Amino acid sequence: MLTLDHAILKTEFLGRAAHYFETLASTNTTALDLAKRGEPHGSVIIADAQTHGRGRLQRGWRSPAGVNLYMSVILRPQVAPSDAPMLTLVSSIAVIEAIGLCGVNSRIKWPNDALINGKKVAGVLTEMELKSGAVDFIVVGIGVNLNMGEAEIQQMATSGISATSVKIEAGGQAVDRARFAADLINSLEAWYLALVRGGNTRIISEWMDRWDGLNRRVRADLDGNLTEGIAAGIDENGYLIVKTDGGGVRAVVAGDVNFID
Ligand code: BT5
Repeated sequence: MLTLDHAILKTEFLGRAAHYFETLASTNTTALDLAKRGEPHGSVIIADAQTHGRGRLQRGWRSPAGVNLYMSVILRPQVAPSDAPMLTLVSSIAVIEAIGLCGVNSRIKWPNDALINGKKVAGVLTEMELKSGAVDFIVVGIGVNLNMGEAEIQQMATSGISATSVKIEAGGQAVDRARFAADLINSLEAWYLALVRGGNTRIISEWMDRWDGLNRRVRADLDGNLTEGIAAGIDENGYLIVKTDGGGVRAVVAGDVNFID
């Protein structure tokens, strides 16, 4: 079973309480349940396999046993609900940093993907619960393809999923999952603290440094409402700014954005 390497963990609060499972339907679902029952800020839920790993917009996340990282963290930040997307940005920066420690360079695709040469290696699913209009808690779920082999990647390709793993991109060098999980949590806490202490501006510029979408032509699908234009950055809330062909500017909150150049 995958656990955190506590010799590497150097956090104040993140991962200090951790719950490990062989198999869960979804670490996010379990984290939401635990958080509703009062689980504290910083708790981490890790599963070795997921039977119903979840993506955004009712999509699935392939979660075979024993090879990857499936982790959710419970955060209770004192932020406005409109600032919740900042947690996704923070998490993406941490994912890119942790993959970098494996000697592999990856880039962010707004809002939640980590890509290597256009292939998806990780995804983030951020879910929020409100209480009286304020954030009660936020669950950040992170899936990273660490040691998935060519056969599993090929199988995804036959379903039209363009994916890769850190191991494949590192020339076959296996990733120590317990170490990776601790590295990621260290990084996530550091960037989380940078957000709550320093505000959105620094996070946005760090995120933009790791983003591969600037000035690219995109098509944003907002519940079937299509907008095309040039990706110009993200605003102070973490929304994607698209300069539309008609000369307008749209801020995209959620949904799917694809490159069309
Ligand atoms: C995401 O959604 O990328 C968020 C994925 C979050 C997964 C983690 S695992 C721990 C935690 N517990 C959960 O239940 N979820 C979180 P989205 O942007 O909607 O992308 C989903 C799409 O990615 C799918 O429709 C597939 O096309 C593709 N996909 C599925 N599994 C994949 C995998 N293992 N690697 C790469 N791409 C995958």
